[in-house]
Amino acid sequence: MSSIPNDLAALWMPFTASRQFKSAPRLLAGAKDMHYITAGGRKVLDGVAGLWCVNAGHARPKIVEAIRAQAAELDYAPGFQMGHPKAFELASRLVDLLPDGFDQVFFTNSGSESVETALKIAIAWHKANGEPGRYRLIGREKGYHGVNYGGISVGGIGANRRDFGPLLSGVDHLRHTHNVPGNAFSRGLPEHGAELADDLERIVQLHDPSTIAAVIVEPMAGSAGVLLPPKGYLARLREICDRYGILLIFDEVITGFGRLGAPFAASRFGVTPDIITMAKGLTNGAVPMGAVGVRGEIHDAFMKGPEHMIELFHGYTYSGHPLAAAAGLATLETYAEEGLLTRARELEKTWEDAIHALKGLPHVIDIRNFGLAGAIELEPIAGAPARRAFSAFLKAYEKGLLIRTTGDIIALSPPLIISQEQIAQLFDILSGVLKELD
Ligand code: PXG
Repeated sequence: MSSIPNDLAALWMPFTASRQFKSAPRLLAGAKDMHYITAGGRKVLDGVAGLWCVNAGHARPKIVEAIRAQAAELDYAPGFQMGHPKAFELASRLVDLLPDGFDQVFFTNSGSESVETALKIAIAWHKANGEPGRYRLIGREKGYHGVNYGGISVGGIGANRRDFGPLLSGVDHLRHTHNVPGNAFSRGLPEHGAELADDLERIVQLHDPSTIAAVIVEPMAGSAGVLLPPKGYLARLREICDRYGILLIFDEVITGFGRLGAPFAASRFGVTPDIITMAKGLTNGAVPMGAVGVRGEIHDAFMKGPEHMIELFHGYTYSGHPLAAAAGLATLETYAEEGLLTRARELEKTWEDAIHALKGLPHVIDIRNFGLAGAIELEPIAGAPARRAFSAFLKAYEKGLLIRTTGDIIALSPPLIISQEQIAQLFDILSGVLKELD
């Protein structure tokens, strides 16, 4: 068991209320399957798969062993002009899981890097295809695409953008689809809002379609608080993109690897984009890794010019890192052996009934669910946005449950190995928390 540090001052923490944290630290020291163990030795049920990434549960033996063995066998191999077998093997296994027509995978180290990579490939593909004037990128309000400059430019969360200067030029945003008055307490996909996809028509007319490279959306917006696509919305976006020769990118960093009951949300929703970004569940969170899945014809357009020349001037020192590739292969094996990529579909009804049973508790203004993802939206305290949900987060942790909050929304996304009893336990703790909120 790790020791407890006596000085927390030097670490500038990511996305953290750090003064609050350092005044009352929450330190995790161990993890196994569905639980974390705190530095004080308390067991905490993991309601969010770490940060939406530990889909097979913690410290799974096959993954642990694969990383251990790989570190001893080949610790690092350059990925530029060199390779190692496991990166190729993992790319092949991912192609097997991706929708038909996707036959190329580019490795990165995070979701943010996957997004940058996808945006760059989209613009460069149009150029390779003889349309260098297509440079505009269209995101969506409330979208989260990581924290690098491309990602925050197409992203639509104000707090992530406002302090960082002028951002990328040539970006526009679709309207978001969040509609509590119209769709509150929907079970599964909301009925209202497919027509919001037509907002793309407005943007196309405003800028001229011949300037637009790609549209990027999360099939289900995770970070903004589990915002589900209205029925028919994604198919409509696909149609409009096809009409105007615009690439469609699905950011599946959260929805990939079984969260919605299928390997990718694209397969669950029956809408196939041109590029898919992923990370998180790719290695079960055990080693940082991201990837971008690309349709064959996009890749093939780059394969011209002299053969000794690099075709795509992009890549990372750690693209396809041996430890990550080994962890990824062991993760995919674990998912396959335990049927985890479709398990959320089997548990969906139990999960839906359990989360919607919270309706009627104090301050609850909406509940949403799909696959093994869910959200409980609370009425904000007047003049103190986010305080009520943050207080729910602190109370849940005290009672042995880890949840996520964004604004006044509680988000849930447990490891896909969760049992029926653990689902009951999770909502039992959470209903206790909600009853105690001011
Ligand atoms: N795209 C999407 C759709 C994401 O959800 C990223 C890109 C960026 O990934 P990296 O690996 O660079 O962080 C994400 C990340 C939360 C939460 O609680 C969500 C994310 C990360 C941390 C917290 O909502 N999503």
